[in-house]
Amino acid sequence: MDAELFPRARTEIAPGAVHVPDWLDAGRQRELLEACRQWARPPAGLRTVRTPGGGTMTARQVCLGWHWYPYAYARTVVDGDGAPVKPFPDWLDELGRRAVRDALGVPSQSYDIALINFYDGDARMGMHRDSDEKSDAPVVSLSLGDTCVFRFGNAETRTRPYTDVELRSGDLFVFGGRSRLAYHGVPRVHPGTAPPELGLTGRLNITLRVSGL
Ligand SMILES: O=C(O)CCC(=O)C(=O)O
Repeated sequence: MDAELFPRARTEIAPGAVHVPDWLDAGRQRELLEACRQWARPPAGLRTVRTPGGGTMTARQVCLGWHWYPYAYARTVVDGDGAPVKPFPDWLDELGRRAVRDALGVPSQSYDIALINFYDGDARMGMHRDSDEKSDAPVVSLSLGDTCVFRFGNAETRTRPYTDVELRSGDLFVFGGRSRLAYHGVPRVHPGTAPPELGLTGRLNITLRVSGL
């Protein structure tokens, strides 16, 4: 009940991993959603990611700056329509660097990769590490729409110990330093929990990374 009566607090989930609730105001969320809708259009738009083992990821994805595919980066959608990846805008880099300053209190390098993940229906994301980059700059994660359970674990195993964090629309999560290579995933999204005024059915996650490429 306290969480509903009082503003949710900034929380350090693990060393270098910080959750900042309500970081994006309603206007900024609407702007980001509109940008995501544009990025999701073809060419180089939203796609289903296929893993080398023959599986598919249930969250669909579009990339900016560098195209991520399991488990590397390219400048074109090598596992899709072959189009050049959409550019990474300067304003998104500024947002990413401001996120790191606000969450960790340190300056950051320039961001050049965005992964936009769209969760609808029963979509989720298994435990994984962001380890295809050549940079150890913090990862920035922004949430829009439905609330999810974000599982943040450790750098050694996909299993416990981990902490389940509720990420709501507008929340920021940053992980760097000793937590940069921690396993994390999204075991559950709660359908119908997006703020009605946002106008999104489902959940969008915008993950910003520094490629070092
Ligand atoms: O959707 C999320 O909050 C997590 C996304 C993620 O882990 C990733 O894109 O690597």
